[in-house]
Amino acid sequence: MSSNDRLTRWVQEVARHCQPDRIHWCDGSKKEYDRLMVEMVARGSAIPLRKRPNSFLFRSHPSDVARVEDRTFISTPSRDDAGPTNNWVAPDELKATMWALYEGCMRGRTMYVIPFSMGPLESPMAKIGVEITDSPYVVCNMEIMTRVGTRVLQAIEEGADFIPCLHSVGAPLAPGQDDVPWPCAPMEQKYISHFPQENLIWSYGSGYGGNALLGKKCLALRIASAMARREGWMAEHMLILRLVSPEGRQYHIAAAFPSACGKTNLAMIQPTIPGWRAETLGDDIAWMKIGPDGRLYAINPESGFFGVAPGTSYKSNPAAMDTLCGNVIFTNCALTDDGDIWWEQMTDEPPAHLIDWRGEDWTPERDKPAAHPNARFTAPTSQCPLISSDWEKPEGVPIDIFIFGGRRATVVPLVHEAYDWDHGVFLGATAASETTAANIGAVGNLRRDPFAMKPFCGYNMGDYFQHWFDMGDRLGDKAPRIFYVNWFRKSPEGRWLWPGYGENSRVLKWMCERVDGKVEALDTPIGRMPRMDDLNLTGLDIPPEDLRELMRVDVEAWRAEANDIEKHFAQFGDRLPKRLERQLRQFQIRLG
Ligand code: SAT
Ligand code: MN
Repeated sequence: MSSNDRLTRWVQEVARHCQPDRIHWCDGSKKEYDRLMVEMVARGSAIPLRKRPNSFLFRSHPSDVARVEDRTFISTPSRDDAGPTNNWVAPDELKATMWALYEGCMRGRTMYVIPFSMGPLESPMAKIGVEITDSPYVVCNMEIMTRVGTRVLQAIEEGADFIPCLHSVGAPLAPGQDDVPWPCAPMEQKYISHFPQENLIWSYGSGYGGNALLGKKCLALRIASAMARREGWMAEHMLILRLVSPEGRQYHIAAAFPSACGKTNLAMIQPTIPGWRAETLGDDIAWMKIGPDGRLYAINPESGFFGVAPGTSYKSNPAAMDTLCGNVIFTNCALTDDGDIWWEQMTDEPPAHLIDWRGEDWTPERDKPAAHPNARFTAPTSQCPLISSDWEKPEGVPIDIFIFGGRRATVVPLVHEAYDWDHGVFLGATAASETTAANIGAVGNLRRDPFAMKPFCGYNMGDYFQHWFDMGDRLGDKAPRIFYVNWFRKSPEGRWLWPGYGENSRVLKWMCERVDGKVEALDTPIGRMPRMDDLNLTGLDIPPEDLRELMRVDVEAWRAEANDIEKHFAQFGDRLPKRLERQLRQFQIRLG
């Protein structure tokens, strides 16, 4: 029991209402983790992997396989404060609905209390949360993804503030009722709710990823973005990467791409250009604050990777594969006959037989994937062979470059640079990407996903755009340079035009040279682009016509984009900053 009154009262109130059989305060120890895993193996919800030390496979309920944006709510007193890109229900109404669902929802289960820190505890930027959950799977994932334990509890007892995060899978057990491997509630009972005015998170009905590991998207992005605006810092959906030139000069890059668009791969890039190397600092979230020297400093608030498994291989991301050597939780991957995991593209040839993510026999003739497209690994950041020795530096690292992007088969070229900060905010605000399996819903539809924050912004996105302008004003000439990339452009026949992965270092190198003022660029209607000679393509075998297509600015297509951007902006009404309207007008003038 904690001596902090607020925490004690909250835990007692939740316990009285949710009626768990018992309460367990998590200490974050290895012993605790191991014991929970043993219990989950015994109950049939975890499968130990013979081939990977201390690693386990979980199979979710087939309906509970990704974030549920339709069931995610930003509950501010006024609808306008949540804005047009968020689902909204008034706080009183939402709380009444959910409180009714929470009644008795933990019967037959243990209620776990998880004190956790986002960011190293000694960092001035760290934030503390306490998650209450009835899912031991969530506890083990949180113990990898965040810093859990008694030290955090101590900090709370010494007066540190905390963000309460309440979670239930929403599947109470009647006396004597057998549990299922993956308990969860039906879709219409799922709620992922945020009350930014009071720094509160309530999640009900799902056990998967960002729906349930409340430190990640709920706290570190939705609640943190609202806090960041109030307090003058930034909480962004960005990887953090250090690039080191042959001369030893360091560049820090923060890059925002929507879920399942390659953040983990870029965070662990192994440059193919001789002499350049990279270090990983984070793969999903960056918290950034202006430092004493006026530059923008970033920390990674997480301590684990919750990465998309399919597509990860020794070819695409060797560092991720090495990170997965042991101590990993796999969710919805396929199981091999010798007790290891497999997923699409992990190897050139699929194994002859597998048990697929639904637990059914699978052979390569099956036309369904063996691993779910949103199958995930949860692995400790510290196991990444490319991890920077500075990844837990309390003050963070100074950011030189921002990158935005997404998946676009057409229109958007490999790289362009913003003319200035305001134009960069325009590029972020208009970012678009084809949808992926990270959310439940259609895959491959183009949608505007400003700053890759559409599903994660905890307040009105129009105000968020203004916050970016305000930060730029404060940073002045110390602001990071802003670029936009598209690694995913295809030929009219549907071939990838760019090899991606380690070869993306060629584009990053050009950005660094732009920062250092070493190379000129070509002004185009959409921004500044590399002169062909400045992009190091030595050793790449890309046909010249492919390169031309990759770099082509199709003015007609961009005029259509501009029309679409007008519609996109219109939804924000008078919350749209005038500076963005001006950017759009200038863009239209440049397009002629
Ligand atoms: O939100 S999750 O953590 O489930 C994954 C993602 O969408 O990036
Ligand atoms: Mn993400």
